[in-house]
Amino acid sequence: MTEYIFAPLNLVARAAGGWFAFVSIDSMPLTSQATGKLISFEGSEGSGKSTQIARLVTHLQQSGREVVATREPGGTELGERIRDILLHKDEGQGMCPEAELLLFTAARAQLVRKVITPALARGAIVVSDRFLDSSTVYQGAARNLAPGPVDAVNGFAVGGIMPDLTVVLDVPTEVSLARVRQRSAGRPDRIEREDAAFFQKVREAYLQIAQAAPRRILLLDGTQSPDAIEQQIWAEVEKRLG
Ligand code: Z5A
Repeated sequence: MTEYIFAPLNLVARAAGGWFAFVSIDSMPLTSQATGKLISFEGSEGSGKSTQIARLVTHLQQSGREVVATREPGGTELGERIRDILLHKDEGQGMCPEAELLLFTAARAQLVRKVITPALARGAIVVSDRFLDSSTVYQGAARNLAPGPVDAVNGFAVGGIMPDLTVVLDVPTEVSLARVRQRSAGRPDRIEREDAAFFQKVREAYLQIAQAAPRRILLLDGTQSPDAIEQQIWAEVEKRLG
């Protein structure tokens, strides 16, 4: 017998044989049981997520809503410590892809339970700079981990919480790398040091997941002007918030 927990939102079901995850991302309802909404932003680095999140947060606040902006990895004390290991600390050098996946998802599990779920229960709009799609794309597609285990660990970490809307900002890899080079003064972090082929896989994987989940994912051309992108995001969010 299969038992659904937090139905209809959860991705993890308990079956006779134990725990397993099934991630049918596009089949998630657009409205969650809680009164709040979760909006995630995804894309290659330098795709403009932070820029657009700041603008969306302003729109949402001006419309009188409670907004919780957060980021991955991070957003909790534990998550920020994990972020440091993943991106900056010497201990992170030579990390195997499996450990990398588990660290990103550990930070996610904590964020979901300590920040996102309580905020959604209060009716807030949570805007997250990256969420589970980043693991699908970076650890799955770019690090070549098998999709089954990545989906299973992701499903376990989010415990049924899925974005109501995901904005993917698509930019060609050379644009992404040029923007990051122009911006960063210091030493690039561990993932920024990957080569162009890695970031090309990231881009292609985002395009694939956007195609596979068109109801949840709003795919936008990130090379447009910041103002044009902002308008398209706000139009979609307003429509979905009703
Ligand atoms: N990662 C992972 O592997 N697995 C996971 O599960 C998770 C994450 C959750 C986190 O890095 C790293 O962790 C990330 C994926 C991995 N590594 N990579 N690559 P992060 O949080 O430090 O950084 P990021 O998420 O990659 O984003 P970013 O580098 O901070 O960039 P952004 O937020 O997308 O872009 P931005 O800061 O808004 O803009 C970048 C520059 O472009 C800036 O100078 C802007 O002024 C400019 N910009 C922005 N929009 C435009 C437009 N429209 N036109 C022209 N210029 C623009």
